[in-house]
Amino acid sequence: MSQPTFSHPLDDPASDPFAIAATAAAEIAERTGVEKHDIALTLGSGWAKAADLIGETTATITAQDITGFGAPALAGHVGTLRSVLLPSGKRALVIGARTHYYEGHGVRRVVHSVRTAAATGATTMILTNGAGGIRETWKPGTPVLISDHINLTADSPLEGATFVDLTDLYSARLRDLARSVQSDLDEGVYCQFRGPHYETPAEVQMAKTIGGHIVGMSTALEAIAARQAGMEILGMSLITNLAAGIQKTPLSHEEVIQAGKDAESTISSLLARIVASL
Ligand code: 8IG
Repeated sequence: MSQPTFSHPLDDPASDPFAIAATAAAEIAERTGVEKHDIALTLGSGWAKAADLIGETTATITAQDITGFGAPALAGHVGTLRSVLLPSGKRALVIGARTHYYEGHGVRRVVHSVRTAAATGATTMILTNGAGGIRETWKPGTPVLISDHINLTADSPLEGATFVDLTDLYSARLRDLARSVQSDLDEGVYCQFRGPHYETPAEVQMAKTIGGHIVGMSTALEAIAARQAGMEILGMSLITNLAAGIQKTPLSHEEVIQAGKDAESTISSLLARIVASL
């Protein structure tokens, strides 16, 4: 009998996602000429400029050319992986290719970049995103540290009876370090919704009631996989809009993108200063 074929290696339930991440990491080492990376950064909406500010890019790879990485889902979402030499001499892997849960390809593909980053040797994972804010005092353009999360996707990157502790998932040490760069940085609890629709006002009220301050569609699942891989995690959200019902006007994707563009220089230089202090 012939075996079923899968168009993507991670889609085969019999495949080993960690072996695929190890293959991807070996390809990255070969293509970048960098044996081991120390830090990885996933740059979400609004954060892309940080890649140019943290150090000298020594190699840029099209993510799609690496095992397990798919094509970007959205025009404007850069599908590149960059190896950056930091002033400290450390090597950073900058991931500009994020697969979102709402793309519907399953959670293995969502966390492949994080697992690959861990396999390249990175022990620090910086996860950034654009998100909605529940606190009225957060104007669009405000960067916020993620202090904890509530995963509302009803899914997990962990398979089988894999029990991983998520206490201090978003490193208190790294949050303190970020505040040593900018002392007035706020922090909040990130609620990951499945998306791709934005929340209803009632869902935002639910998120607020259960202890959430930030609403987004990306980071919680990635953070869980990063913790499973033993990485220390810094999470940061750029508040590009107030969440539905908190802001009185309807949410527009264009406005969200524009708010990200307007804040990009400021928050990217903030992130670069944080990375320099690592
Ligand atoms: I940018 O208001 C951005 N991403 N879930 N809700 C959710 N994700 C977002 C939002 C938002 N804004």
